[in-house]
Amino acid sequence: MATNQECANVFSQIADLLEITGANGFKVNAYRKAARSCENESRDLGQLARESPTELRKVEGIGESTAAKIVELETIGKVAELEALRSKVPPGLPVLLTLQGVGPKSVKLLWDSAKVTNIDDLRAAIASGALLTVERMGEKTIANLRDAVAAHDAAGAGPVRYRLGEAIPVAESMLKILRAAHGTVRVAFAGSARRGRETVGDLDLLVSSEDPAAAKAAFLNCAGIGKVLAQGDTKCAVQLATGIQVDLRIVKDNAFGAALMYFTGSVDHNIFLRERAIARGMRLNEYGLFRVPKENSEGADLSLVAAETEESIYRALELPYCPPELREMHCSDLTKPSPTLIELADIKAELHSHTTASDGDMSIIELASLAKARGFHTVAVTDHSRASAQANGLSVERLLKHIDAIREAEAKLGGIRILAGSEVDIMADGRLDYEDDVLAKLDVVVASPHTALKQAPQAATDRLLRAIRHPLVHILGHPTGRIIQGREGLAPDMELLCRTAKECGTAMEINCHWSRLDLRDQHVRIAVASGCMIAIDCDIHSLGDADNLRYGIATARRGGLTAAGCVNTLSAANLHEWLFSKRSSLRS
Ligand code: DGT
Ligand code: CA
Ligand code: CA
Ligand code: ZN
Repeated sequence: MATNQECANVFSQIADLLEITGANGFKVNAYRKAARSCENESRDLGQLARESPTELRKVEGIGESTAAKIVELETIGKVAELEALRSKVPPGLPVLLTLQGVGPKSVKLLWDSAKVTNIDDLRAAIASGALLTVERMGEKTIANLRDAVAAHDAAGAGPVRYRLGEAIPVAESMLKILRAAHGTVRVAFAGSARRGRETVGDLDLLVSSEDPAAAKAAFLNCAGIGKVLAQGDTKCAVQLATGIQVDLRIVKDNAFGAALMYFTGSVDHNIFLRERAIARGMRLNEYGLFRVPKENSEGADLSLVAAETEESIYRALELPYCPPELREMHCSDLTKPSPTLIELADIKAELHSHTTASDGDMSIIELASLAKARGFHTVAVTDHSRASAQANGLSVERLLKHIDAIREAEAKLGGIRILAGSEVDIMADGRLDYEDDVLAKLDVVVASPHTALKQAPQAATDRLLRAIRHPLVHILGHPTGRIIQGREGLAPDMELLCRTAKECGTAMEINCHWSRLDLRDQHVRIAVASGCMIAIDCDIHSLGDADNLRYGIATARRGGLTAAGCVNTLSAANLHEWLFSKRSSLRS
């Protein structure tokens, strides 16, 4: 079964390849639009393709030919046009698109004008100076290409990893099929995905069933399977056409907890548990926790101590339950109870979002209705500031009008506080993109770095400290500006930043988009230790972005965050008081 993200990937790959091969822009744009529609669609497109293909065509941005391709992907696991386009370009060429800052236009230029067909060609062309003779290719562009190739080489040709937001929807759609199979009792995903790591090497699914053959058949019949790697009675593995590998274990329900614990890992956590079991005269494996008979007499059986739930096994090992996100090596003292980690349901406000005024897809009313439907008491509209010209950032005049529009929308919609805010750019030297008198008119200010993201660590620290200390700034947005598998971003002194944030009452953001997760898990741990406040925000641009909250929550939990440490969990009164207090401290 194709996920919406997979459909989107197919269309954006088609668009890229069309652009590289010089197809007309109209066609390219149609595929880009289709890709965005797939990402934003809340219904399951794969299921629509199976059940009512005519409904597919009614999806905004999906036409007759794109609908047919979704059906193709769903039924045979690949799309002929994509395969045909791939065969038109040298096989090493699309890899260039994975380089930071390299889009289809540059790839086309490199191919047409410098005969570059893969990364090795590019490396050689940079080294020999051949690129300097290419028109529209300045020294700065070439220097950027050199950095991008170096970053690619540094990442190594290691095993591919998938970002959490690309992997989890795949896991869930397969679990849905397993859940529906005859005899299924419990299903879960395990492995690094359950631990909430920002990338996963493969997916690990678990099912307990009274009819293992049916579970196996359901799994192997999933659409989108490229290759079956193993098909035993309790253990199957497949590689999907999209490349990701999925392992499945089929177990008895009375051992589900032991299997879940084992396959959730991490390996380090498993080793710790196993050694603890041995020290207590027990054995722990994927089938359960067993007591070893005292006299290890011939033929004496191991007796089962616990296996049905993870909780029962931790208890038998005299350990408090450990949430999956903390089952990593660094999470030191497992004999102490874990803090009660923040949960999705604790979030009551979204404080970072965009509308059509800058680069969002929704009107103020649409955005606020979405937040209201989620049960939030507050949503902040924080469109981009003027320096973000590519994102249609607001001039001061436009911002002032926007504030009025926000007030009107709030009065019209009712039932939710709509705050007037801005995501204001932090310039390279730490100045903000609007003057203080403009910022003072806003209810909430998110300050974020968007440019100069290759700054040296000391400069980045100074820059961000200046923003944190600014009395009108509430939240430091995506503090490092990193993109997972895309760009490193800033490397400031995070401890100093968090300590200062604590002193100034400024919150550090966890940006929930799965390509950002910024702050990342380690940074959250630093922030929690420093006691500064944390904001967990979806940076909503489109309808689907609100669903990324779970990835931000996973990251927060990996950092040990409790609900009390997060501003988005505050009651409306307390949240508004904090926002307002920054301004009153300025006046006093
Ligand atoms: P990944 O897939 O690289 O993102 O990371 P994981 O943690 O999902 O690793 P994976 O898929 O190789 O294995 C899933 C879990 O199974 C792992 O977290 C712990 C358990 N496991 C796998 N191999 C071993 C092992 O050799 N020893 C122990 N104790 N546990 C293992
Ligand atoms: Ca895995
Ligand atoms: Ca695995
Ligand atoms: Zn934003």
